[in-house]
Amino acid sequence: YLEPIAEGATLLRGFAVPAAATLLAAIESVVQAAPFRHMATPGGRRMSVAMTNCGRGGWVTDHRGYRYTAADPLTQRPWPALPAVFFDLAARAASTVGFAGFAPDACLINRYRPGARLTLHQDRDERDFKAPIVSVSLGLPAVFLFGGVQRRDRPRRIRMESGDVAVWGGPARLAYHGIAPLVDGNHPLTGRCRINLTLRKAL
Ligand code: MD3
Ligand code: FE
Repeated sequence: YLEPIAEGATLLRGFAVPAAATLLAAIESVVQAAPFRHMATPGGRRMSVAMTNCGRGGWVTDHRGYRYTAADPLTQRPWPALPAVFFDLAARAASTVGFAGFAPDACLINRYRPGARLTLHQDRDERDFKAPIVSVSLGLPAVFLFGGVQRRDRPRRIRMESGDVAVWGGPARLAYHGIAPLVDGNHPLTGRCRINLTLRKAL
C-alpha cells in the first residue's frame, strides 16, 4: 500500500481507515472548543478552506502574516490539546517510512466544502525543516497538486481518498503543493466535505 511520490514523500494508502471514526470523534471535540473559521490572508482575501488547530501551536493567518500561536485568536484560549490518536497515527506513519521519533506539536485541521481549494504554496512557517509533515485525508476525495521545489515546476495531480496518509520529508519538505477545487459529493463519514489533518513539528 506504500506509494512513493518523490524522494522523501510517500503515500500510505488507507493507513488511517481503521482509525477514521475515532479521528472524526476527536475532531468533533476539538471543533467544539475551537470552531472552524475562514482566516484572512495577509493580502486580505478570505480563505475558501475553513481551519482550526490543536496542539501546543496553531497555524494562523491574518493581515499581519502567517505564524504559529499558542492561543486561538478567536477565543484567546490555548488551542485544544493534540489528541493522542492524532499523535500516535502520525508517529506510526512517519516511522513506517523511516522518520523515527516524529513528535508533532501542531495540527492544522482544514475543512473543504465543494469549491474550496488551496493554491500552490510551500510550508515554511515551521522552525525546523528537518522534521517531516504528516497529512491525513478524511471524507470526500481531493486532487492533490504536488510540484517541485520551484514554483514553476509543473505539479503532478494525485487523488487522495478518505484514510490516505502522506508523509513529506527530506528533499520533499519544501516542495510546492496545493489542493484543486473540491468536487461536490457525499461521503458516509463526513457528508459534503473533506477534512485534512496536517501534523507538524512547528515549534
Ligand atoms: C507537501 N494542506 O495546510 S496536506 C496545508 O489537504 C496544506 O489541506 C493540504 O497544504 C490539505 O499547508 C495538503 C499535504 C501536505 C502538507 C505539507 C506538505 C503536503 C506537503 C509539505 C511539503 C510537501
Ligand atoms: Fe501546505
